[in-house]
Amino acid sequence: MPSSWYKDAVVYQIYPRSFKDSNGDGIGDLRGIIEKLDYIKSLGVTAVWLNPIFKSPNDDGGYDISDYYSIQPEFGSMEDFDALLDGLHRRGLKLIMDLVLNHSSDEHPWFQESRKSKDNPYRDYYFWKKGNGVAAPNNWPSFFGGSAWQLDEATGEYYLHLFSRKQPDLNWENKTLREELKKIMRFWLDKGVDGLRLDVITAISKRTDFPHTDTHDFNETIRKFYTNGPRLKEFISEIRHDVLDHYPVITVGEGPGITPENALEYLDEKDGLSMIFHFGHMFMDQGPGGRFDPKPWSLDDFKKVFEVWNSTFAHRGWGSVFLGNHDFSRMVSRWGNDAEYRQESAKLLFTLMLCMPGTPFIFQGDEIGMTNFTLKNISESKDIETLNGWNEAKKKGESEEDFLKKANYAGRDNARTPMQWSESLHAGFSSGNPWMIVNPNHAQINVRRQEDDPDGVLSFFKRIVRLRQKYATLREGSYQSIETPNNELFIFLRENLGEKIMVALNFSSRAINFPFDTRENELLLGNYRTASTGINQLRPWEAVVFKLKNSDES
Ligand code: TEU
Ligand code: CA
Repeated sequence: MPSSWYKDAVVYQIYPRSFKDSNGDGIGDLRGIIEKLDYIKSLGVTAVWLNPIFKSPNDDGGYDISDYYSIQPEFGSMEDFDALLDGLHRRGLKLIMDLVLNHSSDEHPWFQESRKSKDNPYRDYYFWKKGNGVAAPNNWPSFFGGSAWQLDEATGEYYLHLFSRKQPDLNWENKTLREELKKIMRFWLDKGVDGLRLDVITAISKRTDFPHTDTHDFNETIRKFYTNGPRLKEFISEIRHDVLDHYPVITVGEGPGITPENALEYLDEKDGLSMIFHFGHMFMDQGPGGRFDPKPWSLDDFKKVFEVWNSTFAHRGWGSVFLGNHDFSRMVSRWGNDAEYRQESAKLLFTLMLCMPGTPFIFQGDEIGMTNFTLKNISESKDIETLNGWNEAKKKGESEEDFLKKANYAGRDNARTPMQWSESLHAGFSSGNPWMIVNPNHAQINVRRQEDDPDGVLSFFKRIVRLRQKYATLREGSYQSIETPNNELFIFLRENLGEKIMVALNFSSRAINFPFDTRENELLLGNYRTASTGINQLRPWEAVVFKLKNSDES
C-alpha cells in the first residue's frame, strides 16, 4: 500500500548535471552525489528528489528519455545507481525518482518505429494527425515556442509535442502503451525506489478532439486544452491500482493546469496521488505570453496563493511547498533580496516554507542562498526553453538585450549553474571544465564558507528543518493568516491540539512596527542573532517564530 512518510518529509531536490562531477568531465554524475551523501544527510532533510537520470539525448535536460531502463551514460551506470540508492537508504534517506511519462524522446525506439509508417504497430503510441493543407492540425503552441505539431516527411503527417520537437507526446489513450509505462514504473519500484515525481502528469489526458485554443493566454491554454482531460482521473486511478498500491511508495504529481477546484480530484485517498505541485506562485509573474512575458508580482497575491491552497488542503489531500526548482529562477533572487539582504531574506523564505502546511521541497543550492546569475549573451544559455524563446522573440523583432533581460529574470539557466561547494576553481563542482557557467559569486557563496558559520544561511536552514521536525504543529496544524496593518508584514498562525505557533515575516528592506505584544511568548527561532520576544519592530527581512503562551498556562 502507498506510504504516508511524505507528510513528515523535507525533500531536497538534486539536479544531477549540476550537483557534483566525480570524474572531471564537467558534468555532474551519480558518483558525485554519492560523494556528498553525508552533506545531504547533515542538512536534516529526509528525502531526495532526483531529476531524470535515464538515457537521453539531453534536448531538454533529460526530460526527453530514449531508454527508461538505463542510466544516462554521462551520469554513470546502473551499478552507480544501486550504490546511490543503497547509500541513501543506509543514511535513512528516501529516494524520489523523476519519471517522464507524458512524452518520450524522439530517439526512443517506440517513436523510431511509430514514424516509419501509418500502419506500424507503434503508430498509436503517439498522436499523429493530418494537417490542414500545409497548416498544422490546430493552433496549439508548444511550451518551447512555435507550434506543438511537427510535420514528419516520411508519412506526411504531424505528431504532437507539447514541449520540444524531440519530445513527442505519448498517447495514453492506447492501452498497450499504458501497460508499457506500468512496466517501467514497476522496474524502478522493484529496485526499492521510495517515491515517484510524475512529470506533467496532468497532461496525460488532453483534449484529444484537438480543438483550436480559444485564448492567447498560454497558461489558460495549458489549463483548458493540454491538461485536466476527460480521462485524467481514470488514468491516475489505473496506475494507482495496477502499480502503486502494490508498493510502499509515495507520488507527487507535477501539475501545470491544476486548480484549487480540481486538485482534490487527483488526490483521492483510494484512487489518487499522494500530493501535487501546483503552480500558483510559479506562474504569478507570467503574463499571457508565459515565461518570457514577465509581469510584476504582488505580496498580496503571493500570500493569497498560500491562503487558497492551504484551505484547499485543510481537510483532505496534501500539498507541497516550493519557491524554486530547476525550472525557475533562484528563490532568493525572485522572492527575496539577493543583494544587501541576501542572507536574511533567504532565511526568511526558509522560515516561510518550513512553517507552512504541506511537504517542503528545497532546490539544491538554495540552502546556501545561491542566486541568479547573468547571461551576458544568449549563446551562454544551455536551456532549450530560453534558446527557442529567443528564436521566437527575434522573429518579432525583439532585441537580444531586451530578451536577455527577461531570460535573466525568469529563465531556467538561473537554477542550473553548478552547485557552489567552495571558493576554488569551478566552485569545487568539477576538476574539469563545467558544462555550464559557474556563478562568479561562488567565491563568496559556497558550502565550505558556511559550514562553520553559525550565522550563515546553511546553519539557519538546518535549524529551521529541525524546528519543523520537532513541532508536529508545523507539519499537521491548521493554518490561519493574520491581518496586519502593513502589507509587507506576513504573519500566520499554526495551531494543533491547543499549541499555537506564530510566524512573522518582514518582506521588506526596512524596519516595520510589530503590532503584537509578544513578551509572554517563547521565541522558537529568529533569523537575526539578536532575535528576542517583546519586540515592537521587525528589522529588514526579519523572520521570527513564537510559541504563544496558552491562555490556561500560569
Ligand atoms: O515542467 C513542465 C511544466 O510544468 C512547465 O510549466 C515548466 O515548469 C516550464 O514552464 C517549462 O520549462 C516539466 C519539467 O519540470 C521541465 O523541466 C521539463 O522541461 C518539462 O516538464 C517537459 O518535460
Ligand atoms: Ca562527470
